[in-house]
Amino acid sequence: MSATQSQLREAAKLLLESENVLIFTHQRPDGDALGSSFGLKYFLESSGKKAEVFIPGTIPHRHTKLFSGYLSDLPEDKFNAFDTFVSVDCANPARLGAPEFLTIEELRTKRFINIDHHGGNSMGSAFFNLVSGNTASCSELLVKIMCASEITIPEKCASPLLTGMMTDTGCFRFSNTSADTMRNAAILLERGAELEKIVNAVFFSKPLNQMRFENELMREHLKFALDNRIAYACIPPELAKKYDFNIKEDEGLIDLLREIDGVIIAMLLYEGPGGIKISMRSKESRYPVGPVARAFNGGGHELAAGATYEGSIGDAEKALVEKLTQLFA
Ligand SMILES: [Mn+2]
Repeated sequence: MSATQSQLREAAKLLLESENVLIFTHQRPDGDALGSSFGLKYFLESSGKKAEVFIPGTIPHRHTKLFSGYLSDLPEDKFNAFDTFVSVDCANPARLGAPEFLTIEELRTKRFINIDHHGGNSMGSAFFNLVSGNTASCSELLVKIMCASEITIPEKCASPLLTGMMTDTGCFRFSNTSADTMRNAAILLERGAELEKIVNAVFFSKPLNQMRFENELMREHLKFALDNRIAYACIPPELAKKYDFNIKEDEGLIDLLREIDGVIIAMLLYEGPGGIKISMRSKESRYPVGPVARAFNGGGHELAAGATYEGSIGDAEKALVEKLTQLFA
C-alpha cells in the first residue's frame, strides 16, 4: 500500500497546523529513525513552529556526527506544553521510545500523527495515520509529504532525510530502492544534502575495535545451514567484551553475512535485555524473513526483520534455523 497524493497533502496540512510538536521514534534509533525525526523537526522549525525530538538514552556512535540536540528526559509538566505528537518510523507501541509515564493508550487520545513505512504498523492513532508499506524509508515518506506541501524542502532537512534514505536502502542497494526513491534522493541533493559528509560520517567511520570484533566474529563464529544459503552467527558476549564493543552500535554487522556469495538469508543472534535478540535479512523476496519474525512475535519488513526469543541462545538457534529452512521447502 502506497500513500495517495491526498493522504500526503493531508499529512502536510496537519503537521503545518501544529504549533508545538514532540517527535518520537523507535528505541535504539537507526539512521532512518534519526533522519526522519530531525528532518521533520527542521521542516517544522523552518515554518516557524516549535519542535523537539525525544530519544531515550544515547544514539549510536556512527550517527553522532550528524545528529544532536534532542530531549532524553521530559518531565510530565513540560510534556503537557506540546499540542501535537508525531511518531516516525516506529512499527509498534512496544518499540516506541517515549517518556516512561506515557502509555500508548494515552498517546492515542491526543493529537497524535503516526507516520511510518512498516506495512504491519500497529501504532493506531485515532487522529491521523499515514503508513506506506512500500516506501523504502520513513525519511523518503517525509520527502513525499514535504513535496505535497506548498513549501520547498528547507536545506537543513536535506541531509538528515538523505541519511535516512541511504541507511534504510543500504546506499540504494537493497530491493526496496525504487525509481521514486532515486527521484526523491535527487530532490534532496538539489536541496543541498551533503552526500560526502553523510557517507564519511555514517559509512566510512567504523571504529577500529569494531572492525577487529567483526573480523574475529566472521573468522571464528560464522555458521552455515542449507548448503550455505543461510549464514548466521551467535555472538558470544565475551567477544564483544574482548573488543570493548557494544553490539547495539553495529547496524551494518549483518551485512557482512549477507554479502557472502550464495547466501540468501543472513541472521544474527545475541543475548540482549529481555531475551535472545534475533536479526534477519533476506536477499530474495521469494524467501521473506518477515513471516519468520512474526512467528516469533517479532516484526519488521519482509526482507529485514527481527524478534526476541525467550530461552537459551542454543534453543533460539535451533528453532530459527528450522523455521528458515522451511522457507526453502
Ligand atoms: Mn525505517
